Amino acid sequence: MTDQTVPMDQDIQPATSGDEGDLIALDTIDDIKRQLKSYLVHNVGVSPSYASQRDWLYAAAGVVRGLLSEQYMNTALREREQDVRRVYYLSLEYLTGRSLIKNLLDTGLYEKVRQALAELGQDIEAVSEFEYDAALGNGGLGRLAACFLDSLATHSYPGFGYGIRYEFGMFTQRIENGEQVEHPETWLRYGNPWEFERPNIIYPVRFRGRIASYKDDRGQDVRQWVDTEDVIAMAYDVPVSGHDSGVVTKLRLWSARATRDFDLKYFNQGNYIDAVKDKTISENLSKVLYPADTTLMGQELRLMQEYFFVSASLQDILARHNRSGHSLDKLPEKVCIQLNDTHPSLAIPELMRLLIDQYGYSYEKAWDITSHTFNYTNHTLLPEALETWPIAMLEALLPRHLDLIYKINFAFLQQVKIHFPGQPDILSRLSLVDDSHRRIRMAHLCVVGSSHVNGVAALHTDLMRINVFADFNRLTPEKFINVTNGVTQRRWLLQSNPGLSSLITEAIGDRWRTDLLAIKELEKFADDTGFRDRFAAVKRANKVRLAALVETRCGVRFSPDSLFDSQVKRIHEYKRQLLNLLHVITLYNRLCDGDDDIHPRNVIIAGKSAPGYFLAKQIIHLINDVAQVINNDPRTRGRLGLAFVPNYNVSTAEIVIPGTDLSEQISTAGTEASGTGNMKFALNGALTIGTLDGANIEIRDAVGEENIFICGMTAEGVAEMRAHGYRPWDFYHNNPALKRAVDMIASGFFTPDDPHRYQAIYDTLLSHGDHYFLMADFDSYAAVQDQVDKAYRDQGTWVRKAILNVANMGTFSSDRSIHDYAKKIWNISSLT
Ligand code: 26V
Repeated sequence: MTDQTVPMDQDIQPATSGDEGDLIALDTIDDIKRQLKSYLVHNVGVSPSYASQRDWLYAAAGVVRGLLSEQYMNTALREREQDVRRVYYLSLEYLTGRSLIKNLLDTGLYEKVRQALAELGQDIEAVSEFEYDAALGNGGLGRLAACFLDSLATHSYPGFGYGIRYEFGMFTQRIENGEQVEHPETWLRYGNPWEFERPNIIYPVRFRGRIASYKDDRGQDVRQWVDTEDVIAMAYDVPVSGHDSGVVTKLRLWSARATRDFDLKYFNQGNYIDAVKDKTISENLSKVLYPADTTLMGQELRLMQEYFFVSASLQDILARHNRSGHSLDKLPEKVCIQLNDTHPSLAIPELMRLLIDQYGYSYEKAWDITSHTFNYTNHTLLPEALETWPIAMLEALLPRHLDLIYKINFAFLQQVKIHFPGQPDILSRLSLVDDSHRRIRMAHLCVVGSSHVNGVAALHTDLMRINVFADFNRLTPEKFINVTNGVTQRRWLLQSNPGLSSLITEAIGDRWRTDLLAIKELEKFADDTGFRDRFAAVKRANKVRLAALVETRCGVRFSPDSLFDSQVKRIHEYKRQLLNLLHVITLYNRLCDGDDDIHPRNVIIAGKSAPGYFLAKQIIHLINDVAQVINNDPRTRGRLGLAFVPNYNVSTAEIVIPGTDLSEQISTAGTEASGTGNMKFALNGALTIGTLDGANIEIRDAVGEENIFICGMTAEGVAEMRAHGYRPWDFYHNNPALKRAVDMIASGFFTPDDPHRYQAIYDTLLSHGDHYFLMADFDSYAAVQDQVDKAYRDQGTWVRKAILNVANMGTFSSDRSIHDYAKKIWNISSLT
């Protein structure tokens, strides 16, 4: 089958334009009540008097989706008329969370819909709880993608997101006997009320087969990919609303379907069972999100997912470009593709393949177009997270792409030879092919095929230039730039912290919603004691809300008068949840020893471990074991608490972050590319205890060093200590409190029935070299925690610092990030 055999009738040009808007009236409360009831009866099929809370959710979502659809059509019309360059964001992950409240706030309908529902006997918050989190992502990278779509729409940029519609998103985490157990996430059980199914937007995606070489009539070598096994990609569209902009950005998610060819072949042979079996195999492609965010090399299904996604997206992009009437020569003028990490890196050889094999371009011209179309964001420096794929696997699954990657590599290395004559070492270091391991280095492919490569925080970009991409940086230094991450204040302040939002808006107006730099105005209220009191009252109310969540999920009671200290993020050795835990154990020991000079503190830890990451799972188990002991010890009751909140996700974050006093951002310097939780906490008036890592450094620069608690070594210090031979034992022996805490873990103090349970953790921290420098950083961390303890007791000063944190978060809005991308990389402007 060739690429063109599936008929397509998608995205048909409008016969008339501009008359799609204003089809539903939502002006008055009565209008809205009528629309809600009408949706219930006509679309949900339930009478208003019998409707459940979930039914009302679907009615509310259905009505808002209708409005967003109108706004999308208007946006699409403006884009066509203005014929502007558009950015396509390619990401295997989107961690969106819930959408009802977001979409209502964005469209200005929140208050009216709240009241309409209330008059119909429904509480909007209770109704919104029935929405499943869309959790099509692992963590930071996927959440960033969601924030970026929000900012693109809010600032009217011509943008478009592509992803996969995983049937099973991030797993649900349950804690059973202290351990993480993964349960499948059935978020589509009741259907996704936001999506539009597009059975007519389909593309074939090909796998396996072989390359047929021949000469064409002009005597040119032609290489065609034939005898392939095909899967169909079908689109689902999700509208992403802009805040107050009337612009809606489309997120198109691909779902895998078996081809009709398959069915026919087998049905004609009368083999019904095999037909259905093959159907299931192809449809597995979009079945599940891989829940790992570091190592996952050589999983064939994952590689197939990546290609499936990339191929469908590129076919769709080219089809749209062709419909616009422009020649493909002009592709880079009209299309800009951002690769969210290397996961979509096969887009580079795929575009080459389409241009050469399908559209007849020469290799050189195709490369000129391709390398001016792509840009690549790097999100991690951890060597184990840098994607490489076995050559043998690519050869079997995507022979034509491997062929093209070799050709790209050959041409690239020719350039390198000219630039660095007589330096064969540099050739093998820069090569796309890792010969000794027989693998393709996807990051190298991305750097070579992109116009710009960006890191996600200043330190990260520097380290990228010095370490992973040092040789590339000598070759093309102008390619490497920084765009520091950001978070959307619409979700992470307006929506998740209504109390603080109203207080801020009362004080300085609401410009901060779409221009976070305006929040700087708050600075002048930092010394206003009346304002401080109101700020503190909001924080307290948020702590009460968080305490209720902790009590429901963990069965422990936290007093809102204590210090709420949170570390919420994926569980990873480099993020050092263990360092936090070691400190908790030392506090516990001090309290048991009769030290009264400690302010009551409650520590919250939450996050998921990759299912196959043994040590991370041990860390979760240990946290729960330690929590059992501490929370049940009458000597420390009311003075120290520890809770592991299960199933951390976007909706949980919306409660944890506003209710936190102290934000833990303590990764080993040089390991956390940026972090974005750090920004969300500070924006909600938590003070940070953090290392000089990722964006923490820029946060310190913005808020001032007197308003943040910095601890631990610098990235340089870590590198130096690594180079000179680091001895964790020395630190262990020199700090009795640390030694005691480590020994308690190792000797089974928290697990008397299984005293050796945590041998592996002990080994990691000591015998195996403590790769993440917990022992080396403990002293400094504990000392700064003591400063925190003292500082918290002076509430006036603490609240002042918290206000100054909020006031100085302007630059950490994803709006700023998006403006940076638009200017420095994409060269696009807002729709007029
Ligand atoms: C990597 C892999 C590799 C194996 C296959 C599955 C998989 C899935 C995801 C990842 C991505 C890991 C990189 C990542 O999430 N980086 C985070 O990106 C955030 C946004 O830039 C940043 O704030 C965090 O510091 C960074 O860890």
